[in-house]
Amino acid sequence: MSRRTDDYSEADVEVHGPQDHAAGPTAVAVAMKRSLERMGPVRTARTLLALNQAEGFDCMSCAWPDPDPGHRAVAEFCENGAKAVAEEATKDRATPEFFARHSIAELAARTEYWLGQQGRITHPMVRRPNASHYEPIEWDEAFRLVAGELNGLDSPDGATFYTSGRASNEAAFAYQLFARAFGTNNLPDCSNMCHESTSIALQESIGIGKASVTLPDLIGADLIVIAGQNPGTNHPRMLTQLEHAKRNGATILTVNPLREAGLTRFKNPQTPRGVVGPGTALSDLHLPIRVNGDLALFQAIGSLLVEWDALDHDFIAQHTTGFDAWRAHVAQVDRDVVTRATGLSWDRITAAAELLRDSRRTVFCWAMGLTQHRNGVATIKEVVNLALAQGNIGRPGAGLFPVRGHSNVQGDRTMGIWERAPQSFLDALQREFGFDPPRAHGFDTVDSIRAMRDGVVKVFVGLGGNFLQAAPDTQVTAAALRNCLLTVQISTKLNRSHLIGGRTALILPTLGRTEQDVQESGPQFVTVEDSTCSVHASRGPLPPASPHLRSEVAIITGIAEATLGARHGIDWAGMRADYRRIRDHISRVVPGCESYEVNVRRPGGFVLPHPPRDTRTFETESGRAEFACSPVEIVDVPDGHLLLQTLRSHDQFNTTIYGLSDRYRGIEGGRRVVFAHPDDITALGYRDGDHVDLVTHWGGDDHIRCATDFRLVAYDVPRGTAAAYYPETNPLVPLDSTALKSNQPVSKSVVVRFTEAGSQECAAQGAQGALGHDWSHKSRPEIRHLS
Ligand SMILES: Nc1nc2c(c(=O)[nH]1)N[C@H]1C(S)=C(S)[C@@H](COP(=O)(O)OP(=O)(O)OC[C@H]3O[C@@H](n4cnc5c(=O)[nH]c(N)nc54)[C@H](O)[C@@H]3O)O[C@H]1N2
Ligand SMILES: Nc1nc2c(c(=O)[nH]1)N[C@H]1C(S)=C(S)[C@@H](COP(=O)(O)OP(=O)(O)OC[C@H]3O[C@@H](n4cnc5c(=O)[nH]c(N)nc54)[C@H](O)[C@@H]3O)O[C@H]1N2
Ligand SMILES: [Mo]
Repeated sequence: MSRRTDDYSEADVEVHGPQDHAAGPTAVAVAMKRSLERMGPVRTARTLLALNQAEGFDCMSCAWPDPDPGHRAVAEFCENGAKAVAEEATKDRATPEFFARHSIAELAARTEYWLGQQGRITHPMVRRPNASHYEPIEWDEAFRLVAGELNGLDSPDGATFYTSGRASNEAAFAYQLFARAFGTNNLPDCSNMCHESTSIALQESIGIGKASVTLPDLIGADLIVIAGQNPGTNHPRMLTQLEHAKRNGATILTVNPLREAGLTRFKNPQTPRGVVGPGTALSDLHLPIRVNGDLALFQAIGSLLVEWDALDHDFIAQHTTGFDAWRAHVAQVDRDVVTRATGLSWDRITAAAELLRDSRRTVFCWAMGLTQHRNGVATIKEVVNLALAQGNIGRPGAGLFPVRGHSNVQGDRTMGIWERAPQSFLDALQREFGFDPPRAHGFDTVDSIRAMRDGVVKVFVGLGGNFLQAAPDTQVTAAALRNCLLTVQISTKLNRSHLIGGRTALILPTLGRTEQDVQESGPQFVTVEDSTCSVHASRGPLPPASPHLRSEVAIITGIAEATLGARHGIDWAGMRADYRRIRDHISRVVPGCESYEVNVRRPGGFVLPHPPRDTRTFETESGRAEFACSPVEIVDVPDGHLLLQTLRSHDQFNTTIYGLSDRYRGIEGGRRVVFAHPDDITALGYRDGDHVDLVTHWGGDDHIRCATDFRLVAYDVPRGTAAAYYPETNPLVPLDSTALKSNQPVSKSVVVRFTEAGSQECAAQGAQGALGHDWSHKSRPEIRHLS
């Protein structure tokens, strides 16, 4: 169902029950329908045939790796990749006339879905202090305006520079260079909310925060463990590789509170078997784990592997440290605690452990179901423990595979988008550019919000993304952004972050991946890195959505020139004219990128070095891979409450809502639903179909957060848990509820209770959900300070 207005009511939500398979002919039909609706036939053909091809452009829907150039299909994309392309390459336009017609208050009353449907932004726009509307602004004036505010700050640390993971390597490199030349390490990014727990855990335990596998490893594995990931929706091209692995004899163990369709069965639309046949069964053993039970599960499995001596003693002796302590630690595993934490029987856990015991080559895949928890770092270290115990690192068919989200989130980090970049990186910048970069760590996402809230940061710049909706604690984040003197959004499409801004707000519209990028020296390409450290070029096939758009590199270098003038003597204009100059700098600053220009021009690009994968070398403090011992803690869920996880529907890309069809889970026509176990619904005094407000307590009982009016859906989730969509539920995630060590928002375990929809307590809080109608400037809700 794809409606083009927001005149839907959540009363229209239809509940059909979950599907038992992913993809199939419907996926192709939906992909084509959406593409034709948004792009028309010519643009559809031009984009989809170039998508993920060696001479084409990189899909912006996820960071899933491409097969080698000779092994790609004509249609090397998935349903959701096609939707992502259609969303960007749409023929609709949000022009200056559009902004003149609609006041900001009026736009703020629309849904996120409707905002996204208005098409590509065509001109730079400004909302001046106290103005009711955005108005057009010339590029040079916009750059001067940004420069004026930045140079007027007491300290460079009064600005923060956010990045969403779609930015190319070239844009990311220029952006971090500008921030550091300006004088700050305040470089928060979406990764702070995504795989930060992974990066920290892997850095500490194996010395590098990235996956240790390539695609051939996945296809060659005996056992693939998929924990806390929903590939059928979020990495659909993974299913083709899982099918391939199954044909090679792999077993698949899935760990997820939900029996997601894409974990169960795949009907590959590119094969007859997938179109008319039964498809391929994927999961051999599914563990419907209780939310946040994974640390206990992996520890229990570890204890059994030790008990059975299913260990790689040579690897442990040669390459690891801390094994004896870990062995002693897991010997203490309390089976009652494990059953309570996981909701799984000991027999089930034993069956899972047997799969690991019997596998010589295991790949561990995970995503947000493991990272977005208070103990996310510890949980991922427990996954690493299992890999180390059996020597499943640096060997074909085995390894650690955190599957990244945004298509270039990993590349952005490689390029230095990191508030805590290592001193060696800063040294290299200093050698290359001759200025002394700031050395103190900057603010990550959560700390940037705190700093804006508290008036420490006064200028926010967003290189892509939708900060307001992606960040936790929507109300607090809104207040933080409003507290700024200036908010700048470098964007392709309208979103809510444009409607809640600082005293002055700027929208700087940019080219997307699908578009040709021509600069002074001629047509340019950009480069990106996928989840398996493979770096390659991307060239957009379409003419720009508007002649007034500028590339991300052009916008960043424009701001830099206006702000820094001749300071530090960095040749911004040269970099903008010819991206080879940026890549030339990258080749001398970024480790592993020597001969960058030559390597990225090869079809398929090149793979960055990864010491554990390549040579079983571990650049940790001890010089060895490190076992870690972590205590199991169970989130305290008082009577009458449930543990809520916030997740993606099949019809969205993060905060961009493509449509209202979560087909695999059988939800059509709306998004404000909450999935709960039928017995919990009854026990709490409700019935399937009732409408409730979600309430959470944090930091004292008188202090509540609400997300209002959700339809209860009886669903097969573990007792005591619930699930609802992000970003509608972000107002419930407290800013201060973050993961230990990674400071990542805990958006997959929120303790909530239900109260009848329209409840007094929520109305009294004025705490409408982010999609509600409370977000206009007219009715600014007062935000109270939380800490
Ligand atoms: N089409 C599409 N593709 C995308 C995105 C998108 O929004 N749409 N987003 C991109 C981004 S940025 C990212 S990070 C990835 C996200 O990809 P995923 O991590 O797959 O995304 P989520 O929907 O957050 O789902 C996480 C899964 O974890 C499960 N889960 C929740 N809590 C737990 C738990 O405690 N334990 C276990 N074992 N499982 C749990 C949920 O049931 C769900 O199946 O996808 C990327 N790709
Ligand atoms: N409750 C809860 N919160 C979450 C999560 C969750 O699971 N639950 N997941 C978290 C995760 S994993 C992530 S990664 C973040 C995502 O956080 P973000 O990356 O900030 O959010 P997106 O929705 O991906 O950003 C969409 C916007 O990016 C802009 N855009 C699109 N393409 C381009 C481009 O090519 N260039 C530029 N400059 N702009 C572009 C468009 O204007 C669009 O509106 O959200 C996090 N928040
Ligand atoms: Mo993400």
